[in-house]
Amino acid sequence: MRNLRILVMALLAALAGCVTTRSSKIPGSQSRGSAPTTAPATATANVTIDNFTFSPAELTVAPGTRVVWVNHDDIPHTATSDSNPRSFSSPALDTDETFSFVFTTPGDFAYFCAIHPHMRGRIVVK
Ligand SMILES: [Cu+2]
Repeated sequence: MRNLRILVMALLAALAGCVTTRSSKIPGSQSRGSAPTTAPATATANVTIDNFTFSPAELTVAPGTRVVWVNHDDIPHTATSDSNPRSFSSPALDTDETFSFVFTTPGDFAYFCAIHPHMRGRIVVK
């Protein structure tokens, strides 16, 4: 929801920019150069959980990406970071439930399922 609000505010700001530059004699090329770059902040990447496996097991994303885990198993799983303190830790996800986390800082984030610790995955942010 917070991302949606940011997106709406960015759109409003873009609209305001159009209005205030309306009298400018420079045509569309100007607004192109100053277009807000909101796309990276709202990028998402998915990790599916199926048959006791995170897929892809290793995922590389740009900083600011929202990673969404989706559990397709009939058994609950979690996505729990290895780090101490934990960077992220999902609750137990039932079938088709999702958990998302926005990775803002570059790094190497190994994680596992707290219910089935042999299930392992890794998010690389760079
Ligand atoms: Cu599990």
